[in-house]
Amino acid sequence: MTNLYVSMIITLTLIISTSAYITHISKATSPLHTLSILPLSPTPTALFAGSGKQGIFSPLVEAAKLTLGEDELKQLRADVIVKHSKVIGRFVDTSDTPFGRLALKKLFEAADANGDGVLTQQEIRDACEALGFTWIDDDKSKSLVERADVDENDVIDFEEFVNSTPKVLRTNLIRLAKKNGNDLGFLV
Ligand SMILES: [Ca+2]
Ligand SMILES: [Ca+2]
Repeated sequence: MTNLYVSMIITLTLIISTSAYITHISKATSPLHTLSILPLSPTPTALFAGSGKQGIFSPLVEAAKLTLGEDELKQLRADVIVKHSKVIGRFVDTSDTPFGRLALKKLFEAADANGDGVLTQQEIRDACEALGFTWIDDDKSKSLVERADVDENDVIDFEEFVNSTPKVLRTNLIRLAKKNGNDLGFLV
C-alpha cells in the first residue's frame, strides 16, 4: 500500500521534472517558444523554478527513507524505473494522436533555433543536449539525421521528425530517467 503510493508519486515527479526541464530549457534558449512543450503538468515551471532536481526529490526521498527500510528502497528504485519507462512508452505511443502531434510540434519548434522550418544536425544536437541527452555527440546526432532524412536533403522537416522522433525519444527519455535516478543517489 505504502510502496505503491510512494512509487506512484515518484513516477509522477519524474515525468513532471522531465517536462519541466524541457520547458525550462525551451524558455532559456528560445524566447519565442514560451509554451510548455510537453503539457503533462499544469505548472511545470513552478515546480522547477529555483529548485534544481535535488530540491524536487530530496523531501520525497527523505520521507521514503523514514517510511521504508533501505532494502525496500532499493527494490522500489528498480520498480520505479520500470514503471517510469512504461509511462514514457505510453506518452510516446500517443504520437499519432492530436495531443502527441501537438507535443511533437512544440518540440520541433523549440529545436528549430533559427525558425526556418527544418532541423540541421547542429540544431538536433543542441536540442538533445537541452533535453539532457548528453550522450548524443556529433557522431550520434549525425546518424540520427541520416536515419530520419528520408528525402536526403541533409535537414529534417516536420514529417521526417514526426516519423523518427517517437522512437528516439522513447530510448533516450528512458535512458535519462535511469541516469537522473543515479545522479540523485535516488533511493540508494
Ligand atoms: Ca532550423
Ligand atoms: Ca529531409
